Amino acid sequence: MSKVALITGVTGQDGSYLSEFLLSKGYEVHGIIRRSSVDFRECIAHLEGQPNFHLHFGDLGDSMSLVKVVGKVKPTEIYNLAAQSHVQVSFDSPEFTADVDATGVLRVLEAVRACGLEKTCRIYQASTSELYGKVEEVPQNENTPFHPYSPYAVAKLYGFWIVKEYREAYNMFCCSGILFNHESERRGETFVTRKITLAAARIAQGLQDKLYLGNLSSLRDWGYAKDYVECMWLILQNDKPEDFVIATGVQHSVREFAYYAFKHAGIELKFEGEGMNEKGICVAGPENLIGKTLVEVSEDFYRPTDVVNLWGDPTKAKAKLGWNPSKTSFEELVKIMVDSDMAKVAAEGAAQKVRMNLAEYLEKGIVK
Ligand code: F7E
Repeated sequence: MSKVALITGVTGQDGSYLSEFLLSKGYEVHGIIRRSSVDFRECIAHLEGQPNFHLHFGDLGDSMSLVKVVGKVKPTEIYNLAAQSHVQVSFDSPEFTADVDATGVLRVLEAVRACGLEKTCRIYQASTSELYGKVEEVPQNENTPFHPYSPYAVAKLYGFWIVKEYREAYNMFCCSGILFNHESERRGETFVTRKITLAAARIAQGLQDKLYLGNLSSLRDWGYAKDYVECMWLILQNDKPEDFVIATGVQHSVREFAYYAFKHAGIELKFEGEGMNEKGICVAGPENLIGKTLVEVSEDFYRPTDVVNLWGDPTKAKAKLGWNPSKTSFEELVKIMVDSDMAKVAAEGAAQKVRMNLAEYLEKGIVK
């Protein structure tokens, strides 16, 4: 039987890597995209037009659209990756977050039942380490009690439990991957890792003066998104529907991430001071930056409640799925992201120079 995957959130970091992965395994891949006034399709632009890659309009907030797409595509696997995924934004838009991240999961499950596919279609739900929130145990595994600590995490907790409920009530093959933070060169620019790598690249190339961050002491278990999508697939190939923690088992602070990112961009930082007064000062690197404060703390990036000690234990995924959590180390991940942003910023800088030259030439009448 040919394998047909349907991915919600296909335009995002994980959706794009998963599409590439499934296409390489011979799947027919269908993605659901939302109609919005701005098109964000940069991550999948290279896949559009491939014969086994198809896009459909739909929305997790619109059951009818989901029923239509699921009924038409008849997927053998669904990966529900769509979400309002920014924790800080969930404090500003809690109702929208609940609708997409909680009720949206229910809509996907019900669409599968409405189309009579509950016995043939396996469902992966993108769950999150944010469920552990105000952590009750370190490191966290599949048996650690949940303590969600943001509107995002509370919504995702509903998603986790409704998947478990449908598995038991209707005998459906649906499971959650409890993914710890996973990053890449395709990560959204407002998540802390990408914000740092982009700023390090801009500062190194003289296009930005300073980077403002929130809680530098927050601890995360950061992995490479490209490695994690393989695990999403492995979870659906397992004999039994089960939930899995996906993490590297290694923990670092935001401060350490910033230190290594700047170092890779050719700037050595020394952190001085505490709390709101902490600063990252350049102690080695380009001469014009030495002695300058390049990182400062701003209250704007603090959250009403913050999750500060996430550290995953991937033992179960290693043992039962044969997944390797150490494929890409923390240092390699930082390097991949900084290298990519250094190149991106250099290209942007070059394009800006061309535009500036052109404006000058037009003004001077050199070109008309
Ligand atoms: O924050 C601290 C911030 O926004 C990480 C999502 O994919 O992973 C992600 O959620 C930490 C937090 O990711 C800034 O307070 C300091 O403690 O990169 P983040 P997140 O909140 O961990 C989980 C697994 C998900 O499921 C989510 O969908 O870094 N932090 N200064 C900052 N964070 C941001 N964004 N910006 C700062 O300036």
